[in-house]
Amino acid sequence: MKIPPGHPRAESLHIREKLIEQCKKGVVTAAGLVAHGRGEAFDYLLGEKTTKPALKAIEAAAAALSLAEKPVVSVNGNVAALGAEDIVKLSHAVGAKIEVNLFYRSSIRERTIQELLKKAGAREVLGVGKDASARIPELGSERRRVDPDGIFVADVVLVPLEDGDRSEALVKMGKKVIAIDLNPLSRTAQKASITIVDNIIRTLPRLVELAEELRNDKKKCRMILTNFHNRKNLAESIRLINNRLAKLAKEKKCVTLEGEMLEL
Ligand code: PTJ
Repeated sequence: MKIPPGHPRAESLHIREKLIEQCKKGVVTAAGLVAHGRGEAFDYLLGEKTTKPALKAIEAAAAALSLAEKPVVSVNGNVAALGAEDIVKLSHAVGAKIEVNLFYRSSIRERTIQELLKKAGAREVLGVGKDASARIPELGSERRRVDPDGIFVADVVLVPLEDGDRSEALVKMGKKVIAIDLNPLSRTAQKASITIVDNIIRTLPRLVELAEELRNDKKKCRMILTNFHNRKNLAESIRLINNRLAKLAKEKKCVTLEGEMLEL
């Protein structure tokens, strides 16, 4: 579909097109398109920008990944479609392994995503086919199958955009879980050790930038983590949405994301 360049939602429509294209190629599932819609709705409430608490969490995530001994980035269909290049850059910056881990698992999807990541520059992609031979305890979904050299032994796992039960199980295994989720109320957001309430499109480049900046300053990384409190920070994101909506309602005005002022 040709999107008119002057369309007020052009950027958002381009992202949708990217996902639809990758859905046709088998990278993204139909459910992934639905998940994106849920994300978009929360992004609208946040004002489609990286908020202060999100920035704080990105900094904490960069610090945790830089200090980690065995960091792993978990990749699903949506993440591969929207952020393959940044995932590879991040893995290089912090020495993290990349592992494919899917809810709607099929060997063809695993391989298609592996190929996409390799095209984006990944040297190694874990978790594909028989390589996912280890199991996360107490987890029923296909996500339980993980690579014994990847997520299973990782100390820090980045899970951009997922559906909940695995984050909790990984935390129970003693791992630090970093989530990127636009919905601050989701199970993943609530159960993660560090929650970034932001769009992965905006988060990933910033995370790469900060990881490159922090990776050689272990002292600063430790200080950032000591001063970071996830529950407080998460509450701040929820409060921010609440205050924004309350302010708009009080002023009996609604500013659209394109800057148009509507009287209520
Ligand atoms: O590729 P698969 O098979 O592993 O499947 C992936 C999906 C996303 C379909 C699966 O994990 C799923 O069903 O996820 P949920 O339960 O819909 O959760 C996705 C979460 O991601 C929701 O809380 C959304 O708000 C959030 N989200 C969607 N798009 C973005 C996002 N968060 C950050 N950035 C986004 N672009």
